[in-house]
This record gives sequence, structure tokens and C-alpha cells, in this order.
Amino acid sequence: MSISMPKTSRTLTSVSGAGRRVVLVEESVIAANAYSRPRATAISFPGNCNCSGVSMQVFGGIISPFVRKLCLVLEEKGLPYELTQLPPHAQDAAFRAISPFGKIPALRDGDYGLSDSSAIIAYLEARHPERPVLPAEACARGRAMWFDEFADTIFAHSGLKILFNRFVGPKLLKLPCDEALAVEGEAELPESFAYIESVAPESGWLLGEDFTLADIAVASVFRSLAYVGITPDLPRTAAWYARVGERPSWRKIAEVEAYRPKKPQ
Ligand SMILES: N[C@@H](CCC(=O)N[C@@H](CS)C(=O)NCC(=O)O)C(=O)O
Repeated sequence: MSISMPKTSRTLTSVSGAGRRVVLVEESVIAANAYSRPRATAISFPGNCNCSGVSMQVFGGIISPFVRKLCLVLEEKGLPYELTQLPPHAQDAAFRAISPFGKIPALRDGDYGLSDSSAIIAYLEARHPERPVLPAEACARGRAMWFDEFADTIFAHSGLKILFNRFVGPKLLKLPCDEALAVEGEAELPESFAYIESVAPESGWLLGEDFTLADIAVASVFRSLAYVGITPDLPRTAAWYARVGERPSWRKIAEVEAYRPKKPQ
């Protein structure tokens, strides 16, 4: 998919939001931007740890399941970061320097940069092993990676055909929509839904007692599908997804997702 590039301008703005500090450090005037709201967006999150200052910067719009997945991992780990919402292929130099193919998300950590949500999460897990999102035990670790891979390359692969062609393209980018592709995605999704229902636990999480990347990756795709009116309706899946929704990390990201900057006067 190719996306035409926005023109951007930058200003420094501070706002307060929902009982916690939200700092808008950059305004990007982005015409019909699928991945950021117009006039959004770099938002700093103090994190739950005692770290002061923000060193990590995430690039990408939160509507993307891959960007949301990464932000949820950062929240679960209590790491402070700044989210700069921009679309794939944005010309922002800092972003392009670390995302060679223009894909979102990308992460900058000091002078280190990386793209691809799974690669970034592997890096974060190695660098910040406290509050793990990947199990240490070999079989469980393999299963976690399987769910991440399933979520990204099977579930999201089908879901994004619908999201792009029924929401992002026509509503945000004003691009013509490929309805045939959306229909194809719709036809593919039930197989993923049936699989998720077959593995969704009656209680707890996909890998047992610990909430892991497996839950984050799969739930994040469902959240993106909500933009096109698709919600989990199979019973075990719906109950598991509701439990995910209770996580403080999920609630925080939901706030970000609901956040609308005030229009300039
Ligand atoms: N496997 C990658 C997928 C990233 C990805 O495809 N992101 C989409 C946005 S949801 C994108 O950047 N698309 C633009 C493109 O494929 O050129 C990850 O997990 O980060």
C-alpha cells in the first residue's frame, strides 16, 4: 500500500488530560492522515516506574495493531516513552532513519533505532527483563512467539484488508477503497476467530496465569477491528477480551486512542 505524504509543521504545546500529564510536544499538520489524528501528536507517557525523563520514542499511529501492541508492552513494563503518531512512509527524518521501509512502528532509544513491533519487543525484553511479557520457559516462549506471529501475519493480515479499505483509506486518507479486498478479508476472518475461540482460556490468559505478548498481540488486532464494527462475539473469546480490557495498560492506551486534541481557535 502506498500513502501520500503529509506536510508537517512543528510547534510546542502543552495540555492536561484525564488526570495525568499529557504533553503534546509536536503538532503535525497532517492532511488526511490515517495513523494520526489531524494536528496530533507526540505524547509523552511518564510510565509507571520511577524513571524520570523520556528517552524512548515510538513512531506510528495508535490505530495500527502493531503500534498499539508495542505501546501496550511499554505500558506493561512501566517504561516511559513518547508516542509520535505518523503514518507509514511519513517523511519525518528521525522516523525514516530507523524504519528503512517506512513501516510503523519504529522505536528510537537513545542512539539506537529499530522497526518492526516483534523485533522491538524482543529488544525491550532483553534490555528491560523486569516485568516480562515473554515467558522464560522454552515451550511457553515458543507459544508466545507463535501467537504474536499468528496475530501479525494471519489475523491482522485478514483484518487489515477490511480496516484499510473500509476505514483508513476512504475515511481518513480519502483514497478509493478496494471493496473486493475488504470482502476477501471478511471471508478469511472466521478461520482466525474459530482458532482464537479454540485456544481462549476460561479464565486467565492465553498462556496460563501470566499475561503475555500472546494476549497483547491478539487483543490489539481485535481493537483495530473495532474501527470497522467487528468485535469478538464468540463466548470464550469475548470473555477473555473483556479481561484484557481491564488491564491498566489497556485502559491507558484506550485513553490515548480516545484523545482528541482541541482544535486551534
Ligand atoms: N511486521 C510488522 C508489520 C508493520 C506494518 O506492516 N505496519 C503497517 C501499518 S499497520 C505499515 O507500516 N504498512 C505500510 C507498508 O506495508 O508499506 C510489525 O510488526 O511491525
